[in-house]
Amino acid sequence: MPHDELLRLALNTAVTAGALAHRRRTEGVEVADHKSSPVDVVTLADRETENLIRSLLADARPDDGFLGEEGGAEAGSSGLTWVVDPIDGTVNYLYGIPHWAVSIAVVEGDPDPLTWRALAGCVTNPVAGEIYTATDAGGAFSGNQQLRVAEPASLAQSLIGTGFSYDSQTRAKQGAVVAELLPLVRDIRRFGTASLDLCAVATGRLNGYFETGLKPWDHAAAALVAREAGAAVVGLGGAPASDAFILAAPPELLSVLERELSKLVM
Ligand code: LIP
Repeated sequence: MPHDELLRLALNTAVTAGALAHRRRTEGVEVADHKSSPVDVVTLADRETENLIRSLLADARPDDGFLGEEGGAEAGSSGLTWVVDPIDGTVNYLYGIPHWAVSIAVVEGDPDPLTWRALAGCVTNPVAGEIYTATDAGGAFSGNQQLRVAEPASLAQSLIGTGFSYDSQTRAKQGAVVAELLPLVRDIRRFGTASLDLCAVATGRLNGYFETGLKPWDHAAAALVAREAGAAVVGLGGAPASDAFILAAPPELLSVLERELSKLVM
C-alpha cells in the first residue's frame, strides 16, 4: 500500500479516535487502574480509544500487526505493524490540561525502535485541533503546511523540552540532569506529552527535546514527523532513538546538546 494511503488511514483513524477521547474528557474521566507506579494511571478512555483504533485498523488492514500502549502486541502476517498510543499525555488528560494526543504510526519490520522503518505517522491534539503527519521521505506537515526545522543561534539561545518518568527514583536522576543543563540553555519546558514535544521540535516551538525511558508508542509517529522536518532524532552515543534515550534537534544544535547530555545522562 503506498505510504500516502497508509497515512490517510492513520489520519482518519486518529481523528475519529481523538473525537471519542475528547468527548469522554468532557463527560468526566475515570481512572481504571495503575500501571508501573501509583502515578502511572490508565483511564477507561485510554482503553476504549485504543479498542476503537484497533478495530478500525483491523477492519481496513486485517493482516497487519498491532502494538498498543494499553492492549499490548498482536503479530500480523503483512510485515507491517501499527504502533499506537491512544492518549499520550494521560496525566494532562486526567487533569484537564488541553495538551494530550492520539499517536498512530505504521512501521515495517519488527515493532522495535532499534530496527523498525517508520513508513507513516500521525499525531493529533484534538483539543487544539492540531494534526501532524509525515511519511518516510515524503516530508512532514502540520495540517497542509510543510514543516522545516531552523537552527537556533546557539545552545544558550535554545528552548529545550524534556519529560520525567513515573518512577520517583528515575525522576530524581532526570531532575539532576535538568539542573545541570538549565544554566546552559535559554529555558526548559515540560509539556507532558512526548509525541507533541517531538512535533514541537518540527514546528520550532522547541529547539530541542530529550527524554529517557519512553515507550515505543510515545515516539513512533512523532519521531518520523521531526525527522521529516529536518531534525536529527537519535539515541546516545550514535545509537538509534529508543526507550533508553531519545534526543531530537536540528543537526548542529544536536551535536552540542548530545555532547552536554552524554556527560550528564547515566
Ligand atoms: C507520557 C509521555 C511523557 C513522559 C511520561 C509518559 P503517557 O506518556 O508522553 O513525555 O514524560 O512519563 O511516558 O504515559 O501519557 O502515554
